[in-house]
Amino acid sequence: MHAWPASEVPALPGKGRDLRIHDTATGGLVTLDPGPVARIYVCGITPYDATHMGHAATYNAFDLVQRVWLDTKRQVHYVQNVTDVDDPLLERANRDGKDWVELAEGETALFREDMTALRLLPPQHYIGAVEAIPGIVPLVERLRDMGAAYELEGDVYFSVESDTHFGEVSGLDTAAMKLLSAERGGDPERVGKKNPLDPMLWMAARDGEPSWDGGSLGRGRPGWHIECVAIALDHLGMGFDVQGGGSDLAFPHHEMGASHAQALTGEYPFAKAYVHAGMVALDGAKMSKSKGNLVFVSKLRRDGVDPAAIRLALLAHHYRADWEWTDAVLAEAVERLGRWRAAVSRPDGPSADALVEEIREALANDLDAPTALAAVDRWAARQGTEGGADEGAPGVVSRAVDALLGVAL
Ligand code: 5CA
Ligand code: ZN
Repeated sequence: MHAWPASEVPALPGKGRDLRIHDTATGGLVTLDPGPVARIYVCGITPYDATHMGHAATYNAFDLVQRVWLDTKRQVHYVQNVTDVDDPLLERANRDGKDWVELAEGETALFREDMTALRLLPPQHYIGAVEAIPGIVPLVERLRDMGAAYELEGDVYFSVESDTHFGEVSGLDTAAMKLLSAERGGDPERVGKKNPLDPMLWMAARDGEPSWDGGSLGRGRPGWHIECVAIALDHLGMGFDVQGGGSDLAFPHHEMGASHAQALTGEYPFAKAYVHAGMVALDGAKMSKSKGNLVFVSKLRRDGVDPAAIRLALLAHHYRADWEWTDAVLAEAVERLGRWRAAVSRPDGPSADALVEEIREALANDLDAPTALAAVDRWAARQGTEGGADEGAPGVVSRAVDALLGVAL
């Protein structure tokens, strides 16, 4: 699948700091030490509805991770998937009397436009579940052949007991895992499973649903977790630096993915850090496609909202916080964008050298974007009151805000 065009990232003078970030598995901050090429996998959308502010906030967080790495003069190898076949997509297509392929293609196209408008850096590999099937089948066969997976009425399940590290990503107890499994696509109540938590790797073909050749598995379609494992192992390999997603993916998705990969390869860990963004809510409830309480990026763009303001609205919240989208959040961002643009439109201003270091410091400290915004606010205020004779300063600020925060002034 093709991704979307990259906006240019200006190079800044000097060099950024190494990123310290919260890792769900250890429950604390870790200083990442990627090689010259940092490797990141971010879980992509299930394309049955348009990109909402929750998605945008999550992808914004992982865009910041990449901008910090790029500023340390590393390259970034970024992989993202599209879950272009799964139960919720098929259910939505059915409900609306649409062809599921057309629904997925249309929503993915809109997602690309939204990502481009928000200046979110594209992955080098943007891979759909459907196109990953030829790589998924041999992994499931291998898990079965090594005794880490078993068949139940034609479906194939992963045995969570086959990974000694199972449970270490989310750190949840069994009762909590069972609850979340039932809520998030699992089937803990199904009779005949070895462990209620075991997730499906391969679902035998159902009447009226699409299916693919699964070799010795028979016709069917892939489970959700193995999709991301196959794509990540193919393009990044074991021990990549960051696996990212919203906090609702910690369990079961990232827990199960890590176990699949660790059982398959005998290596540990799947990812060096599991990084999770908070949930964005609307009217007191998590924004979600299934609930329908959504604010769409594309709708705001159609209404004439500057994508840079949308991005500033996201950046005004720490990525790990759960927060509520309101009109006031957007209004404040529009006002801030105006202030910043006015401040950089002059030919000179107060020195910006300290500001660049403040933004770097804030982002390297667990992506503290609100602190970075406050630093730019202070520079803009000084520009307003004192001005300054530093001729290059407004240009330096523009480039730093663009390179590190993805906002074009
Ligand atoms: N296709 C799978 C991942 S492999 C999936 O979860 N798709 S999704 O469309 O449901 O979500 C895409 C990303 O947006 C996930 O990282 C998810 O955690 C995140 N996300 C969904 N809703 C919200 C929300 N309200 N706030 C923040 N992030 C959200
Ligand atoms: Zn995923």
